[in-house]
Amino acid sequence: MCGGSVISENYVVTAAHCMFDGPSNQPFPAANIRLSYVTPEQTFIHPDYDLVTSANDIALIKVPKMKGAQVVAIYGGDIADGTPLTVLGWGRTNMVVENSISILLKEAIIKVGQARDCAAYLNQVADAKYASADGPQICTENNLAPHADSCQGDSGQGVVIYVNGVPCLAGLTSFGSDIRQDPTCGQDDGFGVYTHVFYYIDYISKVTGIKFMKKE
Ligand code: 4AZ
Repeated sequence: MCGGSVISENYVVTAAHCMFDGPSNQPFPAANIRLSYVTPEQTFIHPDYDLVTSANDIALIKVPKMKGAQVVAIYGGDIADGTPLTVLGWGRTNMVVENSISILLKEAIIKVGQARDCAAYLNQVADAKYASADGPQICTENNLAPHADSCQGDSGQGVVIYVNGVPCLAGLTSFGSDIRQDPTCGQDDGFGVYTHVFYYIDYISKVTGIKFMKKE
């Protein structure tokens, strides 16, 4: 249904919308969330998550200590237009085929593009801060061959940026552009929206107690 990223021995970060039962719009109890190898103890949905606009689409899942788990670093640098991001997931491999979720973890390279429709769209649903690269959301352009994209089932999963060959967590898969066609994936004139994880670093630190190293 969704993916997530391990950010410490006790926490997984994912999208807030992954925490909700679609039909009832009620959050799942922690015990009903199934992760591959661990049973969640508690969930934290961002207090300003908006079910309608998908603003602040971030949640944390507390799990029993995953001793020695490999954790991903959180990317705190610039995310300029044109930056390639690698999106991962087990989501749909075909936009219109519901059961096309993948058995294999797949990845695609997508490019940041805050311009055009995405900025306009985010401004329309929220306010100007949503349409800048250091704001709460990152937009990606779909209009680049081969139109690889994330899709339904990839939500919450990490989008990484490679720094000297090391993958760092930049975003969380949130939604696609066209609300008339849900999901919208890889459409030529469309875009993808990702939660900008670093924007929420103080929130993450407060909830989890993780002390992040910040550059001076
Ligand atoms: C979804 O429905 C979804 N192409 C996630 C990401 C994208 C589209 C839909 C972006 O969860």
